[in-house]
Amino acid sequence: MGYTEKQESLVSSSYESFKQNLSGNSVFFYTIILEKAPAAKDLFSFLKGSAGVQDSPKLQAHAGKVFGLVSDAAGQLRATGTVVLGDATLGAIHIQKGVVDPHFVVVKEALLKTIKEASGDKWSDELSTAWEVAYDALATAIKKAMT
Ligand code: HEM
Ligand code: ISQ
Repeated sequence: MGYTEKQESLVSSSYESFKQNLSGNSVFFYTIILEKAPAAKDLFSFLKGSAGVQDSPKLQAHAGKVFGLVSDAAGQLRATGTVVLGDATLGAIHIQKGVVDPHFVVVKEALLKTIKEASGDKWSDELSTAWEVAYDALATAIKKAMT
């Protein structure tokens, strides 16, 4: 079975919950990434050299973009069964920053934990799987653009 309307709506409603506390959720997201991959800190221009994760408009904007793109990927999967990168430069940016395949697993785990935190008692396995499938499809498209 393809990506369902139910899955798309689970993603879009929890994305709304995520945005309601963009600051807190963004800090949570980065904190988990840096716990799992401390060296990744220096990849981010806005975290490099700082002690720990400092909340800032830039940090929120970047984290918000990642969740927004995954939510958009869920819409694409539902509508067309596939994900096309809207931004053709995403592959090159990630290569240039030194991002490697295992990083995508780290970011996925952090994203799923953040969504669990953000959705509170609305969280379910089904909701988590809906995010995971959309993330995997988007990550595959980015990795393809990186080759
Ligand atoms: C840059 C999205 C995976 C590290 C970017 C940008 C976008 C983006 C839209 C452009 C700049 C921005 O606005 O942030 C995504 C999405 C991903 C993904 C949707 C997964 C589906 C990763 C992974 C890493 C990573 C796995 C490695 C930890 C970075 C870095 C930048 C960047 C270091 C440059 C940020 C800067 O310093 O300006 N990403 N990314 N990304 N991404 Fe990703
Ligand atoms: C990956 N790419 C761009 C921005 C990001 C912000 C937080 C965590 C991972 C990211």
